[in-house]
Amino acid sequence: MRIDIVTLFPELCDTFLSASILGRARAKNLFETHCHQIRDYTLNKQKQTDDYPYGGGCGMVLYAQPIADCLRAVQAQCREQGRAAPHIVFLTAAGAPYDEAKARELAQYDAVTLVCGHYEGIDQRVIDAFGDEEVSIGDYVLTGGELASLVVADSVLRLQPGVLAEEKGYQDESYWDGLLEYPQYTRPEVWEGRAVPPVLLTGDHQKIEVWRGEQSRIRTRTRRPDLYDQWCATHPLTELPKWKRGENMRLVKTEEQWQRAAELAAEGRRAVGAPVGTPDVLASLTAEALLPQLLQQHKDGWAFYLHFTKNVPDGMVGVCHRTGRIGCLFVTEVSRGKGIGAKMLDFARKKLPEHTNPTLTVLNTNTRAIALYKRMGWVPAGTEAVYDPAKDAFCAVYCEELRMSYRPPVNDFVSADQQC
Ligand code: 6GU
Repeated sequence: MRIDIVTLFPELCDTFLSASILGRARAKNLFETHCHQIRDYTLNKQKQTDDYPYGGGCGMVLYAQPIADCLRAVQAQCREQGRAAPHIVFLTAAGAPYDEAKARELAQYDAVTLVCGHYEGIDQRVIDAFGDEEVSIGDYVLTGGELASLVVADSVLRLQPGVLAEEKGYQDESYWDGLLEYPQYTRPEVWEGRAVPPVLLTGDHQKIEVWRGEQSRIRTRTRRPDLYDQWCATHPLTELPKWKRGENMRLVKTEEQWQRAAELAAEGRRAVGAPVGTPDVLASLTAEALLPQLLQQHKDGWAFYLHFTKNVPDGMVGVCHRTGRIGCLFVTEVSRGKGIGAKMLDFARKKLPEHTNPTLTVLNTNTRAIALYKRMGWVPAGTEAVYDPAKDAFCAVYCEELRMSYRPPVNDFVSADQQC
């Protein structure tokens, strides 16, 4: 990616972009930044960049011409590099509010050009002629757009691959999306009479994760009720999914239903096993091979349910009343991404009211499923099995089968007081 900043203070912007994390990432060629002096594109002898506003009023307004010529030069540079035309953003206090969603959107472009306003503003005609959008970084007034352009550049560039190497795993960890960060602590354990919360010293990563989730939710609810409401609306932990018309769950009873369950289980096992199983093992996961396994599980106390969309079976889930386990949670390829998995998991859990903390297992490679389970209130509860190609002929790469356990949502209102 390439970011260009069009400004009256290119050295100032460049100093910021040369420092710290972004400076190191730029030195590694993870992206390019170029800061351009608007004054270099003036045509008058005095290199004047602004003038009095038509219609009167205080302050000065930046001329359209030098900004336009500077943008044309940036466009030409992008063309020479074989890039698409840059997406041009004007930073002005009158722009649309900037947020993380916008940062992610801008991060998708190959080239973004940020134009900094100054004084009272920019001649509207150059914004109309060149601007793809106008953004503001918040409800306060700055003397110029430089700090705003650096805020945008920083938030966009940190999303480029490799910039935050250690945090890579966090990027697709959707659990924290939309919540404020939990509090962090480092050495010493006691500082000026203040101790680190004891849970962080236990080394119990499951407990720590639960605590951090609670802290994030408490903080968000008390400090940013607007964000918390949004988060609740998109996270089934607090608002459970609803069945749609034409959608239902049926207990597997008939021969035809057992056959369909075996087919779904085969498709599901192959999808889950694809990244880790040997080709031989994947090929052996057929409906014919799985039907006897399902019937045996049924004998051992498992009940299986099929999910139907308009009478077409497109998902399955199994529950075991004896052990409180949930398993065989699969959705067909075409029906994925519609929340059916979440609904079936919720359905299965409610089929086990006698178990307060039902369990399930999931391969550590199935990150999408793990993220969903965490959002639904499930927490890691240990490792069920370890598969090692050196010892287990059926797997091609090392992987672990994780156990997860359902923990009812914490009561935020009780612990919120400790936080405020
Ligand atoms: Cl982008 N520019 C200025 N001048 N003030 C602002 C702003 C931008 N965003 C918030 N305040």
